Amino acid sequence: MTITRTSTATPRAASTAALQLDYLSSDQIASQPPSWWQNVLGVVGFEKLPAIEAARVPVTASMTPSLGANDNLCEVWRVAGPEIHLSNGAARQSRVQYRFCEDLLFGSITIEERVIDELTIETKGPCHGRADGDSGALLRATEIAYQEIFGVLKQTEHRHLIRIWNYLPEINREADGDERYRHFNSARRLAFRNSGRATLSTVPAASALGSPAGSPISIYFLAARKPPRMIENPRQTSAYHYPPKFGRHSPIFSRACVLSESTGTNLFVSGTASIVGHETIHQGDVAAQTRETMVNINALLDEANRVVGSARYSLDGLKFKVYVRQPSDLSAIDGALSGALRSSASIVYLQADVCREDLLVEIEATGESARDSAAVLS
Ligand code: 3EB
Repeated sequence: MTITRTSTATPRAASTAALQLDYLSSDQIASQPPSWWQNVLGVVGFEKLPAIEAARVPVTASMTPSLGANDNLCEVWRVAGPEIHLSNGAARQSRVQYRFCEDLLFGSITIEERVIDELTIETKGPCHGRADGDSGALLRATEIAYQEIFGVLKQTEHRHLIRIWNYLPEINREADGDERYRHFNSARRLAFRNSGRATLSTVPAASALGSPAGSPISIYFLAARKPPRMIENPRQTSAYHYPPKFGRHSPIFSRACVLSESTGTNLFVSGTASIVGHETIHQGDVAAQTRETMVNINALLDEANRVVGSARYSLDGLKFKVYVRQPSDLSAIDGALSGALRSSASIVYLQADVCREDLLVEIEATGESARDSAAVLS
């Protein structure tokens, strides 16, 4: 079906700041002038920490290896616009690095479970053990990370978490009788509750992926002073309403959210997979999973446009990050995406374990609004 609507959105005023996402190589980043750096909120490396001076801006890494020709690419978040003033922060007694302007904040935190373990052993004695399956350090590290993030948001008054990326080492490994992802869900939920935050409806868009054993837990996020609009997918059960068979405590995230403030307008699509209702479909068929994921992303675009009341967002305006469980599936996934996206589409492929054993691919996307006032939805 093709829908053509006239947008009611006002064109972005030239003086308005806008949040921008770019995927740049370390060489491209190294050749930027100082004026460019003034507007950078944060830089995320994929394989490893980018070799840039962390004193200027928060620098972190998801520890998810690049696939294909994406060597040494980085994800760069900038606020564009005249007279933007950014400040750095390092909260006392917090591991969170952050940088912010009036409307928006980017932050990151990494925590090694090993360190948490050592702290626990010091205070409780070694009798609590740390068998390989021990989930205590993961629970504690997750709780601390979220607690420290919420502390920064409170302190800087950017109270609304809009988008958060969670990378956990060995996300599918069993620990103490349950998958590590499920333990993470329990701790995340507890942290939201302990900070008095909602665990439904107004929760952030998110991704949660696995990184190799030995990586730290790495979490980064965007927050805003004013609340975004949350978007759910009519084809999917909201994740916070998943039935208990997917874990005692549901994951806490929205399927997407729209930020439309003086910062311009952005759409954040959470990690999206081949799930209809709450069930994984197309088990074992990576091409079909990829196509189903794109149907879900299209449904979210329609829903976002319905909520904002204009055809503001389109596939062409999105930048994609595709998480591939098995590197050998890359060409099948790329083939399926070439049927759904233009050849010029911005796609970064990364190797990561997805948080259900039967999901082979997960896709997230970020968009800026179409600039013109008569965008076409297809
Ligand atoms: C899903 O739809 C796939 O736990 O934060 C996607 C995005 C998924 C975010 C999270 C999990 C998360 O359930 C998994």
